Amino acid sequence: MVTKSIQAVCSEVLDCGYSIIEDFLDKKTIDQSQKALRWLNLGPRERIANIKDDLFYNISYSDYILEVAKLFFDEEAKPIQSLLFKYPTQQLIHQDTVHFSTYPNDMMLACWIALEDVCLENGTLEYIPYSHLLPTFSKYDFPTEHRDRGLKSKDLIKAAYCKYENNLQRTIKSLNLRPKYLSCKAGTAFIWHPRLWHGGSKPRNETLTRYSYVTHYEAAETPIYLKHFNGLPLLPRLENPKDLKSQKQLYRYGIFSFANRLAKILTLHI
Ligand SMILES: O=C(O)CCC(=O)C(=O)O
Repeated sequence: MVTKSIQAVCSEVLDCGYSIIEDFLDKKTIDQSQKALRWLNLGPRERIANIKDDLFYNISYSDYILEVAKLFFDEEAKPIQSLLFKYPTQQLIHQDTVHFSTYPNDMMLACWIALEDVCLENGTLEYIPYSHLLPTFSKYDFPTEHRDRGLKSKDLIKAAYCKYENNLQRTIKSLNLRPKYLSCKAGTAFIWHPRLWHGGSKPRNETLTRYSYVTHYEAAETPIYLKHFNGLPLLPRLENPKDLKSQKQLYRYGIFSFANRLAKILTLHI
């Protein structure tokens, strides 16, 4: 049973960049998810996006996490994407703002859940406490070489992303930043700030599984979304994320709702 209050989780995310919630999942849910994963034909670094299964929907739509996200955004939150992994991701350190850049800032949140015990052997989450306080590396805040230059081909987008990852690695070395590694029990949840530097550590034993499930949440009312590494250089791309389960778009793009959101954004920044 979760003992940490929603307010405490939200404060930790704001203060340290993350919050660890032990015993977030009950044993039955852990057992069922492990059973489901055992049968899935997923290799290392492969994932299933937006799995259509009530077991996983129930995790993504947990009232507790939705309440944390609501408090963090100060408005309704919706899950808009989920990723299920059987093996460690080995994803290099990044900030989620590079994938989900929102304007106003920080209108997304992520929740990762260990579906089996996780340690350095099978690859942990790695993260740098307080790194969300550093200037963001997201497209519109970071120097021009990371800016979207109308990249067209997938190879160019991949190269730009690679450069971004390398720059973070260089910065970690130069500033002597110290990542932490989250060894934890199955059922532990880790919620992080959109600007927290994080990734998946290289497992000591590459043959081991590491079952995990991530859900990304976005504020359901305000944001205008900006996307990285594609689109036109000057024009932010408007995105309309969809509710994970219903696949209904979060916003209406009628002229009135657009003007309404724009006005809200402008008043936030005056
Ligand atoms: O699960 C992991 O190892 C990393 C997850 C991650 O970096 C992400 O979902 O953004």
